[in-house]
Amino acid sequence: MGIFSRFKKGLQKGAQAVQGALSAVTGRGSLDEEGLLRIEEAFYESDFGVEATEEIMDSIREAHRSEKELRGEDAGKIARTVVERFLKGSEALFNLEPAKAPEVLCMIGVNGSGKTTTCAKLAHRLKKQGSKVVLGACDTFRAAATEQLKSWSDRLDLEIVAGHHGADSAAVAFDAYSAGESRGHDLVIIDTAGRLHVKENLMDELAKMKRVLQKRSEEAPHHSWLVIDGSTGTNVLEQAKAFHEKFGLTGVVVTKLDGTGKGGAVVSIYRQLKLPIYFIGLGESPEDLQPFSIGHYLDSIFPPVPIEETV
Ligand SMILES: Nc1nc2c(ncn2[C@@H]2O[C@H](COP(=O)(O)OP(=O)(O)OP(=O)(O)O)[C@@H](O)[C@H]2O)c(=O)[nH]1
Ligand SMILES: [Mg+2]
Repeated sequence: MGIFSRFKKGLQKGAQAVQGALSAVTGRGSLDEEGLLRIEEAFYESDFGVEATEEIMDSIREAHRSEKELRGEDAGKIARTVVERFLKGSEALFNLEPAKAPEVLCMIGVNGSGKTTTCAKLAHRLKKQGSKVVLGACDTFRAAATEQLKSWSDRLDLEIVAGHHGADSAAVAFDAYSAGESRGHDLVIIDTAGRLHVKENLMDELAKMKRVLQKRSEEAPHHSWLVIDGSTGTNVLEQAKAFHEKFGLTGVVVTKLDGTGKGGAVVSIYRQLKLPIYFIGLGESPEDLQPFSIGHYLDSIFPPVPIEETV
């Protein structure tokens, strides 16, 4: 399956909500108040968030005031332009710098956001591209966590450094770095335990991990990504601030955009955080982690041809 097909398939739900509303009003001719409300509802439903939805609707209503014959597809084009503006600067390419090898990338975030899965998918992706990667299973908090990452590493033939349950997670990170360094690897991907940003002691553990890594490399961790569940992503500012304060954040991964998350969360998250979105999760298979592309995103949510005609 091509990259765009993965975007389109993963973002189907959000696209259907928006396209459903736009094509329904197109079917009735030019837009009326009921049609406008229906479009507004579709943006809310697709997790674009209150502010983004209001701004999109302001632009559509403004155009409607000067052009009473405005149709659903015109509203779609306006919405697309506004969303494109919202996303300006969000796309980021992940590149490794050989001079810095091994770089360290930490996946952090609240419980269940998709960190472990994203570590495995990313390692698989980079390995396929020829990079040498080792995973650090630093969630020693939950008994099954190390097993979960180990089973991914078995399945995808990935190198892994793990500690025993209850081990000091910072020590495992230290070991993973040492392994990466001595084996001449490009990247060490550290999986961390899920934690609520309001739990001070757990947040302090993260800070400790960073201090310990910095004993090995001043610049480590080179990348600290907040992994956010796209189905709960409409209100992430507080957690991002807390993680940023303790650890520093260099980017974001938005997962589960294929599930109950309906695509719009990407917009809502970027508007709140203004952090680059490196990857998005569009499903459970390893290939469903894809670099974020504004173009593919827009073409999936606002397809140039109405969605009924493409499925
Ligand atoms: N559909 C879908 N499911 C995903 C995606 N990413 C992760 N998941 C699922 O979400 C669940 C939680 O993922 P994990 O990777 O275990 O999340 P975590 O952040 O490591 O969880 P904790 O370590 O408990 O904090 C698993 O069932 C994953 O398969 C995605 O992009 N799409
Ligand atoms: Mg995990």
